[in-house]
Order: sequence, then structure tokens, then C-alpha cells
Amino acid sequence: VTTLPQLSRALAGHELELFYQPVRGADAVVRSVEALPRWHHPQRGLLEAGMFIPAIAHTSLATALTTWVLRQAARQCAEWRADGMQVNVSVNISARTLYNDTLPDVVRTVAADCGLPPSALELEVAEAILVRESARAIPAMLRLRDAGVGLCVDKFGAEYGAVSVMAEAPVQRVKIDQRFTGTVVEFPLARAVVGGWVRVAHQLGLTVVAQGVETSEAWRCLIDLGCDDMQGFGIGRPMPAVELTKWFARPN
Ligand code: G
Ligand code: G
Ligand code: MN
Repeated sequence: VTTLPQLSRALAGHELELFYQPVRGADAVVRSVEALPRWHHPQRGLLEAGMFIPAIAHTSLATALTTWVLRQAARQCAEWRADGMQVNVSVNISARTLYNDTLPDVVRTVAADCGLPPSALELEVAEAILVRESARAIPAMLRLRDAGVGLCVDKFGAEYGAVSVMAEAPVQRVKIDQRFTGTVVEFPLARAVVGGWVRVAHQLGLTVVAQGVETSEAWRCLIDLGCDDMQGFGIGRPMPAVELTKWFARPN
């Protein structure tokens, strides 16, 4: 279990590091990467976000962590762009952070400080938040859209698969959860479901990212279903920035 004082110290010290996972188009071009915090815990070793984020999601540390993640991610994004890699960076946010009135200003400031347009940064909001709390979530997302920041629906289909969310949320992209993308090769029904979501998303002008792509069979199948971009261990794992820089440079 994570204690808040421990994580608070990790944030202040240098125990947190951002890993980045590439999101690659069907055309093999990488247009975005997802920033994922990792904690080099002094006793427990390298911890993934899932092992400590839930403990802070409902505390004021959630926004402090997101601010740190945004700063790091924006700085790295600017560096990659200066080196000719035209990528955007996505950051996951909790409901609490989404509802923070200062978030639009924080994102704008962070982008400006790094010489980036706000659209170089994308915030990922879980579909579940949009289903359960749309009356609160959508106005908050509209304020972020007005600030010029990119927005996407994350973990689509992990629980609901509510196409109304695609129509109502002010987003440019939808990320389909691995719960479905992981089963498309085996199950015709999963293919039918994902194919339907892709058609709805495209009709609404949204780009579709398939997450959790682990095998070349899944990759092929998701391309055939019309998914625009692929993310998963089969493309590239979350990795430190220096490793991703090398990964960008490798021959395809
Ligand atoms: O990195 P990992 O696979 O452990 O991520 C687990 C979960 O934590 C995912 O659902 C992801 O969306 C979420 N997550 C990752 N990074 C962040 C973050 O910086 N803030 C928030 N709120 N959630 C995050
Ligand atoms: O959508 P969400 O923010 O929950 O996804 C982020 C997390 O999903 C990442 O932190 C990463 O660790 C995990 N992830 C990314 N690709 C894969 C994959 O191909 N398989 C599995 N099992 N997990 C993945
Ligand atoms: Mn995500």
C-alpha cells in the first residue's frame, strides 16, 4: 500500500519518472505518445501507475501529480519536436483533476512555457467518468477545448461502450480499451462491436485508437476494422524518454 506522505516525497524528490508509449498509425507514422508515470520506489522497485495512482485519485495530490506530469511531458514533447519528431503527448487525468477550475490555465501555461501550441497536449478522460458524471464532465471538457488542448475518451468499452459519449463529449479521439481489442482475433462478436464503434466514431469525425495491441494478428484485424492508430506492447511498451528517442530512430 502507498501512503500519501511517501508519494508526496517522491513527487518532491526524484523518484518519479515519466515513461512514454508510442501510438502508431496504420501508415506506421507515430503522431502521439502517452505519458505514464513510474515510481522508482526505494524499497519496492519500479511501480507502474496502476500501483499508486488509485491511492491518490481522490486527494489533492492527483492534481499536483498531473501538473508535474504535464510539465515533464510538455518539455519532452518540445524536445522531440525540436529534433524533428512531430508528436503530441497525451496525459491521463482523474475526475477530480478534470473538475479543477484551474486546469485550463495550467495546461495553457505549461504549453506556452515550452513554446508548444496547447493542441500538442492531449488529456485522456475515461469513458466511465463521461457516462456517470456527464453533467459535470462535459462543461469541464468544453473549457479545456476552449483553451485549445486536445481531448480524448480513454478506456472506451472497458465498462460501457456508450456511443452517446462519442457524440456528446467534445473530443477528437476515442481510445478503445484492450478488453475488446484483445479479443477481436478470437471472437467474431468482438469484431462486430469494434467495427460498429469505429463506424460511429468516423461518422462523428473522430479518430480511433486501438489500445492493448499485443500481436500482429490483432494489429491486422484492427486495421481491417478501420482503427486509425495502434497502441500496445506489440507496437512498443511504455519506456523512458531516451529509449523512445532511439525507438523513433530505428528502421521500421
Ligand atoms: O501505467 P499503468 O498501466 O499502470 O496505468 C494504469 C492506469 O492508471 C491506467 O488506467 C491509466 O489510465 C492510469 N494512469 C496512468 N497515468 C496516470 C496519471 O498520470 N494520472 C491519472 N489520473 N491516471 C493515470
Ligand atoms: O487506457 P489506459 O490509460 O488505462 O492505458 C494505459 C496503460 O495500459 C499503460 O500504462 C500500459 O501499462 C497498459 N498497456 C499498454 N499497452 C498494453 C498492452 O498491449 N497490454 C496490456 N496488458 N497493457 C497495456
Ligand atoms: Mn490512457
